[in-house]
Amino acid sequence: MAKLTILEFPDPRLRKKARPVEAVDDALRATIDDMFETMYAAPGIGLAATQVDIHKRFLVADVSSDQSDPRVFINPVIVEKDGVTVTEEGCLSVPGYYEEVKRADTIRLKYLDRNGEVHEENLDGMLAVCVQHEIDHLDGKLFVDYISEAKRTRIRKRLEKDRRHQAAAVSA
Ligand code: GNR
Ligand code: NI
Repeated sequence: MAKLTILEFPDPRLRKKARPVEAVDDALRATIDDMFETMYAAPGIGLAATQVDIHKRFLVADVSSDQSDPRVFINPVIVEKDGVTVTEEGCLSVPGYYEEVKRADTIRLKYLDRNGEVHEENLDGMLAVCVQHEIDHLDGKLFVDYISEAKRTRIRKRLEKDRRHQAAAVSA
């Protein structure tokens, strides 16, 4: 197992569109295990492959409070959306910033599990919000794309400044 590096906004690699997974094999399962380790360590409730510079369509999530509900969704497709919910969202790729985002409150999701078996399942609550946030990552989209350009620019500038200060502190 290994912890992976999470890309941060405005890294252009976060804008790549992920391609479908072609084979659910041991190599993919090993990467999934690394993504869980990375997500739990962060800590976060979801992680899309795009965030660790893997441009394939899969994601992990666990919205429980005690790491008791690990979920993997491979080649996820939302086949139905219902209702509207507004959630204060954060993102491991935009550390330290939280904004309200409007999404469907229930989704019907088609996906493959870690054995390559197809499922269709209704999701609601935080898991539905999280999966929509993660599928956005697979499409190169970030939650800051839903806020004003002025706010997004301010966040980008602050993160770039933070990172310059971090780099200076490390080399000092
Ligand atoms: O840890 C996370 N929390 C969160 C809170 C509200 C809505 C979405 C999320 S996902 C986020 C982890 C992350 O960045 N996944 O891509
Ligand atoms: Ni995110």
